[in-house]
Amino acid sequence: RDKQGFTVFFTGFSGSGKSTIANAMMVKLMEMGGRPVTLLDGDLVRKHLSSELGFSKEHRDINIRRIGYVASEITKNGGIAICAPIAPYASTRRAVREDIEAFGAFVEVHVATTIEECERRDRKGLYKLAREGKIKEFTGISDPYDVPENPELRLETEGTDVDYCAQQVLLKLESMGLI
Ligand code: GGZ
Repeated sequence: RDKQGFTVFFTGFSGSGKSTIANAMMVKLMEMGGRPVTLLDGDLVRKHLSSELGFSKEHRDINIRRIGYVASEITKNGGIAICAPIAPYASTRRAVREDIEAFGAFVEVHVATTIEECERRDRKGLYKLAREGKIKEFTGISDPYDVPENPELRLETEGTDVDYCAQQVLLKLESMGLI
């Protein structure tokens, strides 16, 4: 019998490495063949599904619930969904987990790069703008982030390369009997 569908849900600060790790993992999963893999990256979802939304709690919640809905449909149909938004609110992550667990597994991965490290790297210059007050409600600077208490996996990214992180996720999926 075919294996069940599932969702891998990355959460962490802007610049924590969520997208990079999610992409590396997707490549490895596709190479393994089998079920179709769909990546719902934060940036692309914001562009194609949530272009009218901002970053208030209300709007972030709508954004995350949309991602959760698409992921639940993919999971229901036996596919693999990989999501990589910030998803700062624990209550919203829990709601999405419940939606998805009705159809398959939900694997929460906390990309635990510290805010200090994300700000130090500042790959897109957004932290500087947030410090200057030019971007309001910036997660970790002027807006909250609820640290996941019981994620299926926590990735400590500092001093570790992307492939190693992606490999840790695959090992977790294997140990859960999902791949
Ligand atoms: C956080 C913001 C903000 C604010 C713009 N706070 O590094 P990025 O640029 O590409 O990732 C961030 C992205 C966050 O969108 P998400 O959909 O993942 O957020 S949420 O899950 O909370 O809905 C960042 C950019 O958008 N960005 N303004 N104020 N990140």
